[in-house]
Amino acid sequence: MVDHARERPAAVPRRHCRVYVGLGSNLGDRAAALRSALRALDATPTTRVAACSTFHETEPVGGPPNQPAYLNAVARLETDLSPQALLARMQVIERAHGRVRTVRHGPRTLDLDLLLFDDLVIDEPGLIVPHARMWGREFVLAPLAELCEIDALRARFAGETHVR
Ligand code: A4P
Ligand code: MG
Repeated sequence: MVDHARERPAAVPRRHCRVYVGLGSNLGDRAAALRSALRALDATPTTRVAACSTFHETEPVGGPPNQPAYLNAVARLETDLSPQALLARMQVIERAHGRVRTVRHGPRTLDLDLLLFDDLVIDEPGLIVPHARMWGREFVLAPLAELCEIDALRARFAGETHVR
């Protein structure tokens, strides 16, 4: 008889965590930046983009006056990375898309925010999850609601959908 339990590694890593990431752009070809960021997230080791909302055109909230409008979206990821490792990867992706940090809330080619990471609550220097400002922001909540609604419906009808 094979003892499967003995074949397992000693430390079982966190697997397939459900993560929501906010994407925003208000400089350059905004849709191309969001699509390219989704590809880069999907190419991240042990990570896949499971779903993405539609792209929402939104008025800038805060920041300097007369900024261009944003394109915002929220993606659902599955990952085996830690929250810290995923955020580090997100910041590499931002920089690869020409993100330069000058003015807070200033115009940007790409902003990636870690909104939710499973049911974790994190408050440490450089990482707050759930994202500190997400609950009051329509440009986050509207695309997030799209995904959650679809997730809830899919779970409700799991196994009951007949494909004809
Ligand atoms: N940080 C801490 N927690 C997180 C987290 N959960 N996800 C730290 C991402 N970053 C997190 O972020 C500043 C620092 O937050 C980082 O060093 C990171 O370690 P940043 O991206 O460098 O700077 P930022 O984006 O200019 O500032 P901030 O405060 O993150 O701004 P937000 O909250 O991202 O808001 N209006 C519209 N319509 N659409 C937008 O997308 N975005 C913003 C920026 C403002 N107005 C907007 C939009
Ligand atoms: Mg940000």
